[in-house]
Amino acid sequence: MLLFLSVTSLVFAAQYYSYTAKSIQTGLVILPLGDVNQDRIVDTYDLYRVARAYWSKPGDANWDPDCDLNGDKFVDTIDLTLVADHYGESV
Ligand SMILES: [Ca+2]
Ligand SMILES: [Ca+2]
Repeated sequence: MLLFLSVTSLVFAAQYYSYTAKSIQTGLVILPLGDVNQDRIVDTYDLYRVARAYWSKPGDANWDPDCDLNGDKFVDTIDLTLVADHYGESV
């Protein structure tokens, strides 16, 4: 059986299960949703980064695109809640 998945469908499927797929130079890795610093665990370091980027948008001094977890170009309570909801998860 030939199975073909596009990166988009893989990301969607991964997010459905509370994980996010990130493409890096060495390949595709699966990270827990909320793992801002991509060390495969959602912890205080991720909360700290989102807190530093809180209430920012592209162009602001504290903008950090990795902290915009829902991709709406704004770091706010939704992004902070995503980290809090997945706190302690790891892969
Ligand atoms: Ca992390
Ligand atoms: Ca956001």
